[in-house]
Amino acid sequence: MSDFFPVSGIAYEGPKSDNPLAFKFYDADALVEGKPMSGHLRFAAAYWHCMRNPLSDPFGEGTALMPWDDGSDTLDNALRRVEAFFEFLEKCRIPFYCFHDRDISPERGTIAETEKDLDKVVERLGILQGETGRKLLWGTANLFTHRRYAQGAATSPELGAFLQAAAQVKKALEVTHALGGEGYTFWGGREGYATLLNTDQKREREQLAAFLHLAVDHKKTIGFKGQFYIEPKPQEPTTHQYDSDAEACLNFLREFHLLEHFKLNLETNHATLAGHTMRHEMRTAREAGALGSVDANQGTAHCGWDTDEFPTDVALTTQIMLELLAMGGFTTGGLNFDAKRRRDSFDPMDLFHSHIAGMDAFARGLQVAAALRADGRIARFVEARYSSWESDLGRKIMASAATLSELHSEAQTHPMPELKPGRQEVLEGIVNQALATA
Ligand code: XLS
Ligand code: NI
Ligand code: NI
Repeated sequence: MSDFFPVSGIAYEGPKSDNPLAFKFYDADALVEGKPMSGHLRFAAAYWHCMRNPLSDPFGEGTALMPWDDGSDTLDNALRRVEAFFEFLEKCRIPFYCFHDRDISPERGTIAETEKDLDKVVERLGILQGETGRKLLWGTANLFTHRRYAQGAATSPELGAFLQAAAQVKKALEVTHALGGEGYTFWGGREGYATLLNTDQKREREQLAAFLHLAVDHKKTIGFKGQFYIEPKPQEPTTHQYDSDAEACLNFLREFHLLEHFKLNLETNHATLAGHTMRHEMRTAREAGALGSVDANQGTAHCGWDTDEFPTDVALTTQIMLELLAMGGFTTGGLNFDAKRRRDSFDPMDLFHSHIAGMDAFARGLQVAAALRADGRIARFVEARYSSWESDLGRKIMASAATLSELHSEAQTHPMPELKPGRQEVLEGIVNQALATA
């Protein structure tokens, strides 16, 4: 094990600790609703943000200090990053990770040369997984950085770009499978348009569906049992991305007969860019049986781009955990910190500080969500709100067994509805009470 980070390991010290390198709420083995926190939360770190994000912005160069990285695209450098990453995962008690193919190993002149180096890095990842017990939550292919994808990958007007993307996904699926990955994510960053003036939207959506069917077929061919995810995002870098939000994704998957093969990987900052709350996106996916995994971050509400901040807002993490607990917890999914430190959090130890803050916020959100469920006032309120439907007539309507004529005559004798107040403020007060006392 390398020794790039001057800390031995992050421990739980409780809510009163003032040690910045300790968990205040995340107590991995502590039981919540009968299950350890670690099993509820299934934290993952993103290779791209931890190891490959220089912390640049559109106006300034990278600031991140990475003593293990010599800035070259050599295989040696790629392998050193793997050592540093696993040291970080182990010391920060993060059980899972996620990567894009190009995060872990650079592209070379030919597909064969690229894959040769990739295989060497994957071999090392596999060894370190075995030694440290860390696991791959999901893999993916980067189909958005290279110039050839400027007009899309699967949705490119150029067949050659589609081919390169297909080759990348084939290999990325195989290495994800080789590493025992529990899932594979498709985020279509370039699968949309800049302007409809130059775009055949119908054809592009069909190309995307064809691409995903190819991946589904290859998954079967190689016997990969992991879960496929689509990650919705409304725009950025495109003007409009075809899988813009949970509802658009579900519609796309249904239209092209893909729904049984995919779940959604929802990201908070994408939800807010789409004009929704994260809870709305999660509820929508959950009720369709398609809530798979979460890219955990948060945005700044008045800033219209994907700032990928670490999720530290406990009111937000409480909402996320309420939906996850209602679903019965993750199966293959987890909470992947698709989050980057701020540009002035450039110290290597800020990797720890940022993840600790996110992990504690989710642990606390889990406690508050469980307390709200045990309290039961909100659930009882919602149930009572719909009680008028618990009648013969209500059941008949919901079973599509009534006619409009029948309802027309029923309406003439049925008492006028007595509206009961929605009590939003009372319910918000109950949430605040749990936030303060749970
Ligand atoms: C970008 C996405 C990306 C995916 C993986 O906005 O969140 O990081 O999670 O390609
Ligand atoms: Ni993401
Ligand atoms: Ni994102």
